Amino acid sequence: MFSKTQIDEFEQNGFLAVDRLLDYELDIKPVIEEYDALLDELCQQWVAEGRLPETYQGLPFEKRLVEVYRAGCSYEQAIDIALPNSDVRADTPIHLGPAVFNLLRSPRMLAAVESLIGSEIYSNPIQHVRIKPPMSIIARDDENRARLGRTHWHQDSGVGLPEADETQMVTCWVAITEATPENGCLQVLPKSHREGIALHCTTKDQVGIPEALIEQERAIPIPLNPGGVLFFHPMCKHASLDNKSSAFRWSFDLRYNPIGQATGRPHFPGFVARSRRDPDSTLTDPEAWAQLWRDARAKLARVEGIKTHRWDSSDPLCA
Ligand SMILES: O=C(O)CCC(=O)C(=O)O
Repeated sequence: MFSKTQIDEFEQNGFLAVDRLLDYELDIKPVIEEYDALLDELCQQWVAEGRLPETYQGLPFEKRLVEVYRAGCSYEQAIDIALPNSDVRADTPIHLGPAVFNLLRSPRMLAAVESLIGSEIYSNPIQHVRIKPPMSIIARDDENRARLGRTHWHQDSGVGLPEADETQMVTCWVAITEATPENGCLQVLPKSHREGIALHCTTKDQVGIPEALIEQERAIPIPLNPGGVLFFHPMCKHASLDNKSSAFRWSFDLRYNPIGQATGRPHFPGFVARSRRDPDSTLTDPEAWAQLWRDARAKLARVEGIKTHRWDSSDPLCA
C-alpha cells in the first residue's frame, strides 16, 4: 500500500511514478513469455496467409518483430488487449491470454490502486499494450498511430465518453521494457489534473489536445525500469516522447475505477478485480474474462458507428 506522502503526491501532482512496483518473475516475465508464444502463432498464421516469407523462428522476439513489421504485417491490433474503437469485425484479433489477466489482477498493482481509489476495484476496459518500434524504422503512415508511433497530448477523460468525467479512474502505465526519454517514455504536465477538461481534436489516427494549448516547458519525462508503474489521474495531461532508440519500447496502460462508476466505454467489458465488500464478485477465471471480450466482439460486429468520445474537431484550434 502507498504511504500518505505518496498518496498526497498523487493528489497534488496528478501522477505518481513507482519504480519496480511489480515483481519481475511473477508479473512481467509470464507476460513476456506469453507474447513470445503469441508472436510465434501470428508468424505461422501470416506465413500460411502468404503475408510473411518465413516464420523467423530462430530470432529473438524483438528481431522477429522487426521482420514482421518490415514485411508489412500490422501487429498492433493482433497483440492488443482491447478491441478497436471502430470497425470491429467478428474476427477482429485481440490477445486475451492468462498472463495478461494475471497482470490485470496483480496483487501488487491492486494494493497500489486500493490506496488511491479504495477497495472496491473494477478493471476498466480502456486498456492497451504498446510495443513501439524505433522511429527510424517506422513507416510514415504509422508515425502518429498511438499504439505504434507517438501518442499526442491528451487526458484519459478526453478519450472516453463524458458520462465518465466524474469517475474516479486511475491509469496505471506499466513498463515492460525500460522506458527512457530516448525510447519514448511518457511525459506528463504536473498539476494539469486540476485544469478541467481541455479541448481535444480528432485526426485520422488519434484524439489529442492541440499543441498550442500545451505549455511544453512544464512537461516532465517519466523514466521507469521494467515493472515500474506510472499512476495518473484521468485529467492529467500526458503524451509519449518519440522512440529515438534502436529498440522497441513496450508498455501496458491499464485502468481501474470504483465498482459501479461509468467506465467511459460502456460497450467494452470490465470486471470486478477486488472487492472487500463482496469478495465472491471478483473475476478470477482468465477464460471467463476472455469470453466477455469475445461476446462483446460478436455484438459490436453487428453494429455500426459506436460513439467513443465527444469531439468533432469543429473548433478553429483543430484546423
Ligand atoms: O504509451 C504510450 O505511448 C501512450 C499511453 C497513453 O497515452 C495512455 O496510457 O493514456
